[in-house]
Amino acid sequence: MQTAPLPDFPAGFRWGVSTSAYQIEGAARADGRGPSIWDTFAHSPGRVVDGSNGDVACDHYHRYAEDIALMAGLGVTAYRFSVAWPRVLPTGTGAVNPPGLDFYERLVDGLLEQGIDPVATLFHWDLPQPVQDAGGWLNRDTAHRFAEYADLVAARLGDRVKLWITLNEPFIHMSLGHGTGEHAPGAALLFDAFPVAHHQLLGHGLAVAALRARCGAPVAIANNYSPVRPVGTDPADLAAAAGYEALHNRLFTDPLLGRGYPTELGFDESVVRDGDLDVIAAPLDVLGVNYYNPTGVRAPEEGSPLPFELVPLDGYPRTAFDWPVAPDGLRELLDWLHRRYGPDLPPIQITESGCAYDDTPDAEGRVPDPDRIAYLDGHLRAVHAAMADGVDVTGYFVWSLLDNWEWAEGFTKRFGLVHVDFATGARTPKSSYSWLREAIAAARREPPR
Ligand code: GBH
Repeated sequence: MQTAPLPDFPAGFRWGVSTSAYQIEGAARADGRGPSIWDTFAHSPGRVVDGSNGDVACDHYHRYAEDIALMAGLGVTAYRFSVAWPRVLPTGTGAVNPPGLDFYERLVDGLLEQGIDPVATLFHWDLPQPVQDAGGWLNRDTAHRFAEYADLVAARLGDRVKLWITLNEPFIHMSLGHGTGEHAPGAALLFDAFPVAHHQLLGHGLAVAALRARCGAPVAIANNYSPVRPVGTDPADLAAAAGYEALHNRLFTDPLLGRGYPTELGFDESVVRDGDLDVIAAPLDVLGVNYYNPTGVRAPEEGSPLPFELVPLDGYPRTAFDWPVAPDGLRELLDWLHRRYGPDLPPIQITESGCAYDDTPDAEGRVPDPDRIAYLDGHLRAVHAAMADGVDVTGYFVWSLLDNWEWAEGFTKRFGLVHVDFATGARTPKSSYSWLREAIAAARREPPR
C-alpha cells in the first residue's frame, strides 16, 4: 500500500518496536525459570479464550537471534523488551538464576551489535508466583522485593541498557488483574484494589533510586492512557467521564509528577505512609505512553457497581479487537498531558502503539495488512502534529514486533509487524514491516542541504 511521505521527524527520534517476556519467550520451564502468576492463570481452566498459555509462545527464548535480525532488517533504532522476573529470580527473591540473566545479556549484546538501543521493562505483569503467594502487590513488601530485583538486573546490564522502564501499565495490572479478575492473578476487588496501585508506585520509586545508584541510564515508566470523551450531555454523564479520567489517566500520573493521588475517587488511602509520595515522585527522564484508543464514557445504569459506563465511540473503523482506530485521540491525549502537567511533564516516548487484525498469509506466502499500514501512518502523523503543538515526543515504539500471546485473548489477536505461525514458529514479515522499513529509512536519511 502506498502512502504519502511522512512529515520530517527530528534526527535522533527513536524508532522502536515493543514486546513483553511472557507474550513471546516461551521456554517456560527452561534453564531454571520459576513460575509466574501468568503461568498459573493461563493453566487454570476458563481464563484464556482459546485455552492456550505462554509455555511456547513465539519461542523467542531460543529464536532471539532471528528476531534481532528481523529488527535489524526493519531499521529500528531501539527495541523495548521486558525482563521476566521469575527467570532472574525463580522464587522472586534470594538466589539469582544465572542462566536467566545470561539470556538477557545475550539479547542486549546482540542488539548493541546491530546498533539497536536496548530498552528494558522490569515488570510487564509476570510476577513470580511465590511473591504472589506472599500477598503480591497487595503486600507492601513486594515493593521492596521489586527494587531488589531491579538492582540485580541493573548491576549486570546497567552499562548497556539505554532506557529503563520500571513498570508496564500499572493501571491494567491493578484494574484487570485485581479489580475485575480478567488478568492474572484474577482477583476481583473492584475499588478495593487501590493498594495494588500504591504498592506498584512505591516499588517504582524504590526501583528508580536503585537504578540511579547503579548506572547513569535514563529511567521511565510506561503508563496506558486514553483520552476520555463524555457520551451524553447530562451533568451525570460529564461527572462519570471526569471520574473515569481521574481513574484511568491520573491515578498513577498525578503522584508520579508530584501532585499526590486524585482525591475525588474516594479511595481508602490508609496504606499510604509518610514519605511514600516523595519516593513515588522521584524525577523521571522519560514518560512512556502506551496508546490504543479513546474511550467513550457515560453515567452508569442504576445499581451498577461502577460509577461509569464505557461505551463504544461511533464513527471510527475498528480493529479485530473492536477497538476504534482513532489517531486524533493520540494527538488529543498528548496535548492533554502537555496542558495538564506543563513544565512537570518529562519528554514522552510512545512506548506502545498498534492494532490487531486477522492477518493470514496469501497463496504466495505474503501477509498483506493494509489496515495496519493505515494505522501506523495515521498515528505517526498524529505524533508529529502533537510535536508541532509543542509536546516533546522523542520516540515511537510499535506494538508489536511479532504476533504473540495476547493475555486473556490467547493466540486469537495478531498485533505483529511480523506474522508468526504458532504451530511451527515460522516468521513472515507482513506488508506493514516493509512499509515501516521505508518510513524509518526516509526519516533517518540526512535532510537535503
Ligand atoms: C497493552 O495493554 C499491553 O501492555 C500489551 O502487553 C498488550 O499486548 C497490548 O497492549 C495489546 O493489548 O474499552 O474496548 O476501548 C493494552 C491495554 C486495555 C488498551 C483495553 C485498550 C481498550 C478497550 N488495553 N483498552 S475498549
